[in-house]
Amino acid sequence: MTEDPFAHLHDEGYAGAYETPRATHAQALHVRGRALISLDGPWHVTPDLFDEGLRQRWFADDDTPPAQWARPRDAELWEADTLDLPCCWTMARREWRYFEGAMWFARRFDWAGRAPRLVLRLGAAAYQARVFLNGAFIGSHRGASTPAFFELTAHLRPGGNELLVQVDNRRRADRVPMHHFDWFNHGGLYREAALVPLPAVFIRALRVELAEGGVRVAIELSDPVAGLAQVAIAGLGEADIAVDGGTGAATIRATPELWSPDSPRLYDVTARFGDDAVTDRVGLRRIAVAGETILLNGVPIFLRGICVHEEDRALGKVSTEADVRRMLGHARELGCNLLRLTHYPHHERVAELADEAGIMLWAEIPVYWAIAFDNPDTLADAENQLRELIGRDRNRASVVLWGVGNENADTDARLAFMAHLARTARAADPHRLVTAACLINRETFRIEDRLAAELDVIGLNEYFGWYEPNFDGLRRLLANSRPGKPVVISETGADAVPGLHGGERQLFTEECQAAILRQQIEIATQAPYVRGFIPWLLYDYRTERRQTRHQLGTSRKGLIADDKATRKLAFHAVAAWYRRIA
Ligand code: GCB
Repeated sequence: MTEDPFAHLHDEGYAGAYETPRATHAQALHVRGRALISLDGPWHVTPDLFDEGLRQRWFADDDTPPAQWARPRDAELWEADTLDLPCCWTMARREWRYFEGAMWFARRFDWAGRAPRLVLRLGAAAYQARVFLNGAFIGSHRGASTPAFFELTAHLRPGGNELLVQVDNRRRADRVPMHHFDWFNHGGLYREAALVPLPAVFIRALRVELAEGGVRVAIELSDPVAGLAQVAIAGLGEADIAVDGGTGAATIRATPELWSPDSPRLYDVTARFGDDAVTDRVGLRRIAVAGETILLNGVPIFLRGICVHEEDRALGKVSTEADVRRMLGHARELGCNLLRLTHYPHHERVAELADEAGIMLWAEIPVYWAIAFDNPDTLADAENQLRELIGRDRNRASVVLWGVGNENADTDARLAFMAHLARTARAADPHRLVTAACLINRETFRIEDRLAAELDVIGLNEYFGWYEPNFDGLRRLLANSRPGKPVVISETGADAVPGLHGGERQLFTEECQAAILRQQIEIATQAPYVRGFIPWLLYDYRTERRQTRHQLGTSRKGLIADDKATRKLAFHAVAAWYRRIA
């Protein structure tokens, strides 16, 4: 029987073979201190709105030059134009701005077999990635903002290798976030891509934490072997770790100087096992809750925060070191001690630099609005994103809060889903607090959410003054509520077009935004249980839901315009108050 060249036209089950193996938190590995081989720079890119690449198996085509093809093809993956990674295709070409579909990224690399194992790390692929090496499907990954790891070893060829990554940013009801959200749906490989050469047995995870009488260091290896690992913390001491079944831990007896915003002390850590070595730079501190108070190193603190999206007018979601440093500088200028990194994991560089700068972080996953709470696949995706985030950042002292969701209606399905996430975060990492940005209970008009029982800190998003113009509601809400736990105002604000001036009740003017935030400060922070204030947000950002003449696809709730330079009146209003209470 001859092969039917048209069979693929009638096959709607074409994607099924490219879901598993799925790369998850279990494949994640510690990369700090490793010599990575960067794959940034030019990759060939081919848009694929109809999934022809999977239907027709483009990845299995050989790389015969087009002039020598015996049969026509529909793509030239290896001859297509290039984009420089990291990159959002939505920013790269005008005609791709609203492209929601699959994009094929192709790039060759040479491999001389210098290491026994080789892993591909994609810093972020929005939303689903499928990786192919030399024509073979390696695996897929879900989640737009956490790193994905694929072991390439078994399919490597000495000499030239052909790496293909299909990235699919289609919005779907069963994803995390689902298809409805208030930011721009970028697509791309928008954080660094690299090859990680590894020995046969390597250190997968390194965990450093404050413990009774010292600092506990735990390591996890790639394989369930036994042996002795060595760890050293500069200035504190060294220890051997007996490893059995691939894991082990030891406590270095010492009294470290504690990390805090006033004194962001970091320690250099090295760990070795066999032929492998990794490093980290860690701060050590305690964060806890007592009654309605948040304690940092035993001292009550008030969170002077600001929310921020990972979004840039020119780069989209690509974040450079200069961009992160500027953001931390603005947070400091505003008088903040905390940034809420909404609404998904930001680049790992943010937490590394916040560790150095002494800015605390609220880090979260995109369990945003009406997730498919009754879908077990959606829960698995959300839990995996949470575990990937925790695995990536759990040595960062700056991260003090894990956020498990934002503005989710208090239904039974949501309660089960998010309680599971809160317990997962707590079990995976007892050194941070668990929170979520909750809504007001409209029936009782209280800060009351069944999920609160699972949280250390209750986040409250409220927009009195803006979506609900009358501030009496806020007074009533606060007087009515007895949450019994610390509450932080996790969002509040108003839109203002930079440079638009007018009266304090003239919507979209800088005066109106500043007046609303001043009122919020005056009223919201009177309640004794309000232990933090995190306005929405630092910079204006792109979001297609906002289309008035004042917005044109941009949320104007930034205290700074989207040029990341122009401070609005509200910036100065918040800064003045933060200075007073610092
Ligand atoms: C919210 C959401 C945030 C929105 C903001 C707004 O409550 O959490 O993502 O963008 O309101 O601008 O209305």
